[in-house]
Amino acid sequence: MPNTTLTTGKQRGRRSWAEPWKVKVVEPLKVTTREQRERAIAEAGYNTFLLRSEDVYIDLLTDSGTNAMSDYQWAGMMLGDEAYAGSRNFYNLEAAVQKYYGYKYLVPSHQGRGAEHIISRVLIKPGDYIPGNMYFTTTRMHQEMAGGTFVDVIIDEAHDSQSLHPFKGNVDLQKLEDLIKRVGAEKIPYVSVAATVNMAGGQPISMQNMRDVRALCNRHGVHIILDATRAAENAWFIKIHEEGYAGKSVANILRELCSYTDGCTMSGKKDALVNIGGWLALNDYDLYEEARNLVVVFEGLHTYGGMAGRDMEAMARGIEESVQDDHMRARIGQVEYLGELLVEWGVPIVVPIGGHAIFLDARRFYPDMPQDHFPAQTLAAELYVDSGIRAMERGVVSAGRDPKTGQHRYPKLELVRLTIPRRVYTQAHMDVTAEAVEAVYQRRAEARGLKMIYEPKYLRFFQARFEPL
Ligand code: PLI
Repeated sequence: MPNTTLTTGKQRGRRSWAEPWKVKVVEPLKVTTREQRERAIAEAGYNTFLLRSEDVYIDLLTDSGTNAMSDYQWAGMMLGDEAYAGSRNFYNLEAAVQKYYGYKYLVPSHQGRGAEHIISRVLIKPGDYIPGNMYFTTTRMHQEMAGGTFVDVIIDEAHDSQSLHPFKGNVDLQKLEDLIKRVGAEKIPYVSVAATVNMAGGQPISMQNMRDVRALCNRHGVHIILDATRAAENAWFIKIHEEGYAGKSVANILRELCSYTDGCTMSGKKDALVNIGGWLALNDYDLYEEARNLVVVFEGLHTYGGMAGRDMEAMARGIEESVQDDHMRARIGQVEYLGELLVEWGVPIVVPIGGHAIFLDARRFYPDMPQDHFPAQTLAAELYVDSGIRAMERGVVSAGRDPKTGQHRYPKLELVRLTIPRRVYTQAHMDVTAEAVEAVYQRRAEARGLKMIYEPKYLRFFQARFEPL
């Protein structure tokens, strides 16, 4: 049995945190039996993306679009100006992005990948290289579809689930410089910098590293495009771990971080506390003009980009709430709470604990299972059957195939992500989750692995189907 004595902050030698909000509306959850769950996961082809949400008890598939909005945001929804052009909510959103992220020009998009599509088309030519601090699935897909090749230039520690480096999201400057020397700066339209780095375990980049990347890029005339999806969360880690930032607010740190970049893509569905929405922001007028022109082809007019007026208002207000220190302390504190329980109980997870999720190390759950038997996919299915908790594979299935060789890409990290939606679940849900994970860990010797029986061409992890071996 797990040792459940160490749950309060006081017992851990510090004061407890609590959420800076109280609950106003609740959504009932369905509790299912093990037999029902066995049937549901088989019908879903052992892919948690294909489960019906009503068959899920605690949904930790993603923190994307799963946020609970505040009464202030819901009140803003009623102020939606649904004009086709020039909605007042667009101008409110533009003002919020300018104020908190500091970029000059805003191009709204329906979500993050809409913005990634536009920037990839604007900046990438066939044959180009796009270095980045680890890939993200949709980001790399758009870079490749525009004819580019993604090159991983993150520090080696990021690929090691046990390295305790506090900024595992850092760019390896030597790797970046080597690439520039090898292919030439003219073949590198921009460096794609994510803050935090999702696939590395929600790991942050330091301000110093961002400054260094800026200096290197200035020397070679290369742009930097930030993936700002969880940059406010990154700002919190800088505040906690980087010298000189303890006394600064998340809002100030976020603005400084963005100031070293030329623009950003954003999935508002994460940091910005909404259920849908995103944007591309830029400082260069000519690039902005081209992006604004393209957005009308793919997303919608440049003053809504695929969002309703009410969505833009909710996001403008969500941005303001997302940079409050109290909010961030509770948000990351909850992730840390779950992670600390698992560490205490000896369950292998990625450390340090990241911003938006706990990542289970499936290689260490199943050390004898070959990666071709999809250990992380297996673990996510086992966890669902045990408890009704839905997690997500972040291993060989997510990595996909190399477009040149057609072979599986075998990432070093074979992970299952327990992603915590913002302001949705309580500490009791975290306790239930930790106990379920621990139970699956105890039964790890029984797991058999899976065989892929259907594989879609693009972003296969969303729709692939499997069978037990
Ligand atoms: O899901 P979108 O299209 O709004 O955003 C794409 C996207 C871009 N960058 C990063 C770092 C992401 O995490 C991201 C989406 N992430 C999802 C859906 C997730 O479950 O993590």
